[in-house]
Amino acid sequence: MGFILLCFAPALGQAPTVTKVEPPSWWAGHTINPVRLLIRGTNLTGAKLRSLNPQLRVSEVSVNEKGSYLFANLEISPSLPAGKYPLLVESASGSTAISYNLEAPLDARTNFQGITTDDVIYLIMTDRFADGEPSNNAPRDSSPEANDRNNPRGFHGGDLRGVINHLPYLKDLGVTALWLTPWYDNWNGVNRCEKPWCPNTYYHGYHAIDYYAVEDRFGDLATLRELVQKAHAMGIKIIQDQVANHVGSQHPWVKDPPLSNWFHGTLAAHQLNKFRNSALLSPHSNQVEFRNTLDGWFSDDLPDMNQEQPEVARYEIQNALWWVGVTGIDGIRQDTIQYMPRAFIRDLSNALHRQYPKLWMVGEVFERDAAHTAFFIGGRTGWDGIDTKLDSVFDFSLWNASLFVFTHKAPVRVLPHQLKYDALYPDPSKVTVLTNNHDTTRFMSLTGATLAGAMMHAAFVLSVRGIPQLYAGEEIAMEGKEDPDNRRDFPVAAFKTEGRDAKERQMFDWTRAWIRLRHEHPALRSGKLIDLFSDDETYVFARQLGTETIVVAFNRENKTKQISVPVGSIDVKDGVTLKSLIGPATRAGVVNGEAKLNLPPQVAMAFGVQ
Ligand SMILES: [Ca+2]
Ligand SMILES: [Ca+2]
Ligand SMILES: [Ca+2]
Repeated sequence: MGFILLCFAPALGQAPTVTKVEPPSWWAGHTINPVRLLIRGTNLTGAKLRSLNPQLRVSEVSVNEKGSYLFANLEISPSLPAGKYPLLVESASGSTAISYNLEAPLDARTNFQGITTDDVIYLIMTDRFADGEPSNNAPRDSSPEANDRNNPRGFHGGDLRGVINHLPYLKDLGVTALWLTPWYDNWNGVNRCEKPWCPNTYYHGYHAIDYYAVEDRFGDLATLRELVQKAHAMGIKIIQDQVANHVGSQHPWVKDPPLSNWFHGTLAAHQLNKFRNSALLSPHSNQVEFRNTLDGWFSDDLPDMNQEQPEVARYEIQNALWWVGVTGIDGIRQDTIQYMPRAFIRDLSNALHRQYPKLWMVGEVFERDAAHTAFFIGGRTGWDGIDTKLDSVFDFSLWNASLFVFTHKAPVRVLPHQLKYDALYPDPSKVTVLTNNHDTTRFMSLTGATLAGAMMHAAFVLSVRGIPQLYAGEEIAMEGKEDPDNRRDFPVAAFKTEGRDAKERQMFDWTRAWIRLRHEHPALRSGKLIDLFSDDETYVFARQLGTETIVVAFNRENKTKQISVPVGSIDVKDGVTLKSLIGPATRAGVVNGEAKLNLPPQVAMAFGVQ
């Protein structure tokens, strides 16, 4: 990676200099050819880019008004081997040589595998998970205040090595995919403002200052590649958190944008997003609200990228593909996706699938309304004529219903009631179901929360249709109110069985048992979901695939409940036995098409049909 700079003696005026080339490397035989280069430097006005190799062809060079950015197409002969190739940036005043890197593609049989309902995703906030490399905790350009572990908004030292070190823990838990919060380089300093959340730092990674660099506090590209390789070797996939909607206000582009319409507005003059998100969905919205929701800044320190500027769209699509190509990751979680034009979401999804057919992207459409999330998933053309081709969205409406039910704020029958809105999805099995995430209050800190409730909530997420996603710490019943309290450091002791207290152990063993059950039974992963029974305190459904039927039952009430479940309706014959697979050992025979299930107090159970 990288490039070598050589400056030749200037003639009249100043010779061009180059400080950055993006993307820093590419591939021969890629579906994107030519690749569009963005070169940052000085004295680029009037400069040309010249290739010294006929198998690399330069075209469509343009330079911004200030002479600080040069755009150029680089067409790569598909037969060109990996290696370094010289390019020259030259003007009448001199020239600068760039050594451009062509990478060897990673093995597509072990990388870029995508995410399916066979997976269980585990969200890690890298800074808060595990510190595997204390030497990166205090970069030279950081202050002690920024590195204060006692400050909930400071950097706490977690890093990629910490994740590598705890892969055995994650393997033991049974998760098969890790979603890491953004690993782009973020500013190391302390942000000050008049808001309650200041002073703060960008430990969470959502304020990129370099779309092509790994956060120095987390490690480097070599460590990231090591993580992906080691995870893959253990059967664990990796999901990158990408943020195409905005960058951090410390990004060099903010003072010197490559084009005048690179962002929506400037640091000094921009509109703030009013988050009237319905405007993005409703055929009846007015253009002022619609544009504000797409173009407004998420906050004053998150400059909003203009994906309707074709150079921005090309840049971001290449950037998404570059990370996949250089690391071998399997999926992408796309932050704040609804604040980008749907045509861009479609073009990004198409570009990813064209190069990596199995690659998977889930979009964060943080809405508790299934009509809203369903509008953004791919597989159906919306009223605007666009199919986003987006593989998945988080199911925040079902998550919300489950939190309400298992903290006793709503009757249990709300679960099947919510699931009827699956009619809105082209394929409801494609949604991603979460226990919680880093933006939400942890289950154990909700009013009405109990350990039994948390256990039922986790079991529901792990047994209902869709792809389950857990959040680090939920498996040990961690507490945590709103951000940043929900981002407390993962307790080191809890990585080891003997270090877990009784509550942590109970939740961990339970979560692991349900994950195992899911892995053992294809019907739980991809079977059809069929409602069998529900009332104010109980919900029973089946997951059915081929000849396999699993019956899942929830009894929220604080007493044993006997219910008659009409399993005849799903072709379970009289004389057959339902045997518990998890929880207390019980069995129930089927008589006249019904099974009488005895459900202990406050428990989730799964039954196999024999
Ligand atoms: Ca560290
Ligand atoms: Ca940094
Ligand atoms: Ca936007």
